[in-house]
Amino acid sequence: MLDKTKRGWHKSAVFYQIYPKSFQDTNGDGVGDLRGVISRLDYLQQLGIDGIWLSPVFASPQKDNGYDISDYCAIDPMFGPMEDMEELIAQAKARGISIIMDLVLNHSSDQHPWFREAVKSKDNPYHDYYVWRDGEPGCPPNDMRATFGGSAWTYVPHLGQYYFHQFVPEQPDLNWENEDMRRGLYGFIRFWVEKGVEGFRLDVIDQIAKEPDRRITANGPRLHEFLRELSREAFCEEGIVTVGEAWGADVERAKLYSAPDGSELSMVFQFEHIELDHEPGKSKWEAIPLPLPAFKACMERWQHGLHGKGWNSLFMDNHDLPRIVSRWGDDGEHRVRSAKMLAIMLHGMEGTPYIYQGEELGMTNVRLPLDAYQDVEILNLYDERRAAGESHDEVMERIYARGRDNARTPMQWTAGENAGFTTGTPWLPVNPNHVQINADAALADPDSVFYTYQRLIALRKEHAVIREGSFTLLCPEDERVFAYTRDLGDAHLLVAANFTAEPVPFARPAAFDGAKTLIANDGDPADGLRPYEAYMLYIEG
Ligand code: TEU
Ligand code: CA
Repeated sequence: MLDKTKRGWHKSAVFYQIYPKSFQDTNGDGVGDLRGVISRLDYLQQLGIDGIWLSPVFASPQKDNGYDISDYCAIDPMFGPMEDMEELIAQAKARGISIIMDLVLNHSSDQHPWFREAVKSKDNPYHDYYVWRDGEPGCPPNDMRATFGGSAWTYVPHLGQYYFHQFVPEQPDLNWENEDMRRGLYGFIRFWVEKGVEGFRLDVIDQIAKEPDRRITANGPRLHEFLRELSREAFCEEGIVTVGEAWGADVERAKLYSAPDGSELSMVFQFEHIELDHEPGKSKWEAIPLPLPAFKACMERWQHGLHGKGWNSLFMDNHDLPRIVSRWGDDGEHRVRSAKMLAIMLHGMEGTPYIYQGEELGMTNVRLPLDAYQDVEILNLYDERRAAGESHDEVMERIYARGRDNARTPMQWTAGENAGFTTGTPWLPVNPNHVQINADAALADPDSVFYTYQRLIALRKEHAVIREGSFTLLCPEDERVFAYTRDLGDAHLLVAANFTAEPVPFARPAAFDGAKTLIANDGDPADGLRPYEAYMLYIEG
């Protein structure tokens, strides 16, 4: 078990993200709950993870599935009482699993008491906790757009003012220039630390230091000053792990976020690699096949850039992203092989791996009828694209490929009704393929994707070279193979992965003749790589 009182334990850890709404329902209301998470802790322990990133369970009107918080110190009744949260923290800890809560500090819900006060009058003490500009109806301060569509400004007639929101209008942005507001947030964080929470994921943390008049949202001038204060005031204990979601981070900025002295955050969660498979300069809805050389160059840049100078997360899936096996693998004939290939490719690198619920089963994207979708981003996209003249079928294809609800269909536990997720009606339909793809089947099959993840987690603990070795990219121009070596003293690791459904040539470096196979998805390596083949070889000397 890791010593979690010491700074830096996250560098040996593997995390698992739970989207509680979709994980396990225990009371038949069709919505996952904390008792459901507790009931699955043995499964997570069997997988071997060290911590759970729990997507928001705070009180919320659920306009954005909990990323709109109306009380930072309360559990939403939908997920259960506070006692269930306390029990989850304790039961997880007893299994060596830390709970990492998901804090949304960039914005609150419009139903948060702060905002309800703030809208009352301009001289209300909470007014300045949010970002306001004077204006006339129909004439917002500028043309900035909100992430999920529409203007970033919403008018409040009785104030004659607009408030700023980077996401939906029910998610007003907090004003980090206001020190009382900041101190208020630190108080909420301390509440959870005292309850035994051992870390925090910080939602869109690169967007807190905004200057809307200069159209600045990400990486504002005061960002790192704010992060240092946050770290000093709220994350005082050495062992508290913090992971900052930062779409706007490049390698240089990430060195600040994750400086080894711990002055800001433990690690950064950035998306440069994720954004390579859409048309350059366009949105994620304009998908293109993953350009493998660009992907490899990106991973190499981060592996080199942060080695000894910062710390990165390793991930391909989360609750905002389509399922990786459907995205970069093959969710048909080669589903199991390609899911394992992607896992082996990623888990050989330096960083802290995050597994998103169901990724360890090779869960896939889904195609639902329009009226079954729940995500506000999908619903707004549909309206915008239809209004702009796209056909129903065209927009649906985008949603099938990229919609966030792909990640949010219920966890597939069994082949039975509703995949064992609920006895009621699930809030979002279960993927019909749960009949084949489910945890019961995976646990019963020694060749399942589950056991590949289990083994990869164990290998990271066994081999320092996986945690700390230097990184060398092989064959950078190859459009089908991703191969690299890791070196630490006498220990050498080779990872090779074929991203295609065809056999491809691959010349294994001679230094790995006689190496031991740590893990492979297609038996012992031969010459070249078979379709979606991947392996990890280890040799000393
Ligand atoms: O996501 C940040 C974010 O910018 C996303 O909206 C992202 O651009 C989008 O999902 C890609 O399609 C975080 C949370 O992870 C997300 O679930 C929230 O909706 C968002 O912040 C607002 O809190
Ligand atoms: Ca429930």
